[in-house]
Amino acid sequence: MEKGAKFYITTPIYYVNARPHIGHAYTTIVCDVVARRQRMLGSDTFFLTGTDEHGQKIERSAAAAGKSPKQWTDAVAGEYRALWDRMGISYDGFIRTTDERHAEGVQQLFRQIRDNGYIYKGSYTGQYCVFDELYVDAPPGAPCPDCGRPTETISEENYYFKLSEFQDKLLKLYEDTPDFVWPETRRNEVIAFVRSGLKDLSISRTSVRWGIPVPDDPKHVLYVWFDADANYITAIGYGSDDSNLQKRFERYWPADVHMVGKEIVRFHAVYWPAFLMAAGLPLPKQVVVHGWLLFEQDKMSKSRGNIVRSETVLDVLGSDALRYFLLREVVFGQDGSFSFDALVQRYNADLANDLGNLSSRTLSMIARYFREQIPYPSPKASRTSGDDAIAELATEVIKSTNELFASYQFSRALENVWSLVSGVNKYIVENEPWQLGEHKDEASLARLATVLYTSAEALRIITALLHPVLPSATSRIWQQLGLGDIAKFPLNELKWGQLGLGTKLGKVEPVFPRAEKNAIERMQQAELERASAAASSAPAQSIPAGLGAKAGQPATQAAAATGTAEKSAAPVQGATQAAPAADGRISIDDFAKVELRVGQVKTAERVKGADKLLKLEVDIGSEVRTIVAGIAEKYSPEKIIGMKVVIVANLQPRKLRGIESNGMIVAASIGEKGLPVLASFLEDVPIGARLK
Ligand code: ME8
Repeated sequence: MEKGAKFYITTPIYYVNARPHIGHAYTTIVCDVVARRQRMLGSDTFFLTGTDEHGQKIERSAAAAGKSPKQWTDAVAGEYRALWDRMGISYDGFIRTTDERHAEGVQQLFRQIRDNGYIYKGSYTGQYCVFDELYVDAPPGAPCPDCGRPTETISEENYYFKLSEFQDKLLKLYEDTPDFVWPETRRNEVIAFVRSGLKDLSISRTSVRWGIPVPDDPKHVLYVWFDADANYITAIGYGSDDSNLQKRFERYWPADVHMVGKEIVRFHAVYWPAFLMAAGLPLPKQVVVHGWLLFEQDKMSKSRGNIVRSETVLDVLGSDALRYFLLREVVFGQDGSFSFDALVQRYNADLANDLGNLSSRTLSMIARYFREQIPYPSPKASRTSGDDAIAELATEVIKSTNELFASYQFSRALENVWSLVSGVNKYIVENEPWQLGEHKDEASLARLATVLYTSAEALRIITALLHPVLPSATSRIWQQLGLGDIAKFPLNELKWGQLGLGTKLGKVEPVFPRAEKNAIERMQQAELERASAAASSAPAQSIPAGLGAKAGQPATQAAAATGTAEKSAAPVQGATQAAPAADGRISIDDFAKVELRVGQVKTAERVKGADKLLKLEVDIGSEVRTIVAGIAEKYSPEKIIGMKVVIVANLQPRKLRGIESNGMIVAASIGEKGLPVLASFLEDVPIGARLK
């Protein structure tokens, strides 16, 4: 990389329909790692993140919470920012699409494209998915092909973008710049999508008010994705009159990396470059697409209700632990699972044990035997091949780690650094410096100096390589090595033998205390309490059934049992606890408390001595529930096995004929006898899906 080069990296801007979870933290952390590494390599780096605050989805979330869109978006955007600050995310810009400057830039982009002849007026009658803010080419009643939710039919006048004119230009882009979309599987997917034919795209809405007005025609607001994608240029000064900002735009655009999750690749690799081509602006260099973080086998998402919040991990293990786990455990680009067990295991094994021990024993022995100064390695005569092997391994690891980081192979990069961590730990055990330190003869001391110098130099190299991933712990180790501010260290100059002889150590302290025995339970409990608080106050969010159920408690029961729901309710979730109205109607808040889920009946048997009852085992995605249902008069066990049913998942358990029933099956009650008819779906639905 040329010296002093610029590097501009972006995260998606996150919707503020609900609070952040570790899926959002994942993309943000990965970008932070890349940005920190680039700064250490000497690049003039700009790292952008922010929030996506317009559109129908946000409008509805705010209304459901009884807030104005402005109140709602201010609160949730504030939460995102506070969380990134708490996690030490080193962003240089935080854009909100409700910023005045952004609106001006978006309007400028619209004008530029319109003036170039790529926008015309028309009308759209068809389907729209509010959840994905996506126009769907399908007949009325069809579900969204992306998320499976029902689409809504809309009919309105629109401005259209001539996307169809960009099909060949986009295909040429993917051809000429093969790594424009990374990884290759996503590139192939994008190419197939574009080859299948591009239709013109509606880029304005008249039935939505919460958005940026179309220039010269304010009864239209701009389509939320047009508005959102433009953040990448407006945030660095596009469309601004301010000359400093204009310079910033010229300096940093085009972006080097737009990092996104796989579900939004089309908006970044097809629509966005087409908008830019139409405006005559340079294209980003690369769209890097990662997979999904799964929790309990399903995509972690607010709508599925199976989320884990970053705060839960930060409170118990700290931010470095979360960063390390996500980068080490998930193969970047693919889906990966999150679990508290795996997190604690990785933390204890890799950080507390391997790296923590290497650091504390090396530094404390130097403090003890060499008056807190890096010792001078002894003359050649007393060197062993083991000393040289560590130096060679470190040199190799520097090279390969840099290559692996540069090609987004974070997990392998860390594995690679750990080969050096293990190598040095083994070297220390074999050389027994603690024995050498006890013999006071000159030869032993000379040997001790070499062993501890070698260990400390390897530790320095490991620390420098790991800094982007573990910024907090490595800063402390670096200071303990007596080396000052690690962020200023030029990573491209890293090589064996730079550790200054005689360097005075800083105060030696352990950096990774072992996780407490109850760490997993504490995190599970914290999630349960947060979820209960959210369930009792935020209609826009779902109840993490998996977590509640795992602990043997449905979420509403957990709220009552823990008694913390009111106390820990976050400020953004200010929906009032509406009492039923005089006409008996309930508020949306009350309805949101009922957790309806799709389940599949796995086993069924009649309950002895009860003609109406069946005992069922029902798979609801996150677990299998025992439910006793009064449906035996209509449904035989043979008939019901395999059926998909709707269950109320958060009812308090109840004993029926001595069997504990955990949930209730939803059915209509027909005729005088009240025979049950089970609720079902016209389309196939995934197990565990939530009904709202
Ligand atoms: O799509 N695993 O916002 P969003 C991995 N506003 N990453 C995840 C994740 C998971 N389970 N859940 C979320 C939007 N993410 C638009 C973007 S950009 C111009 C507009 C991360 O709040 C991942 O980066 O739904 C994903 O693409 C993004 O959050 C979606 O965030």
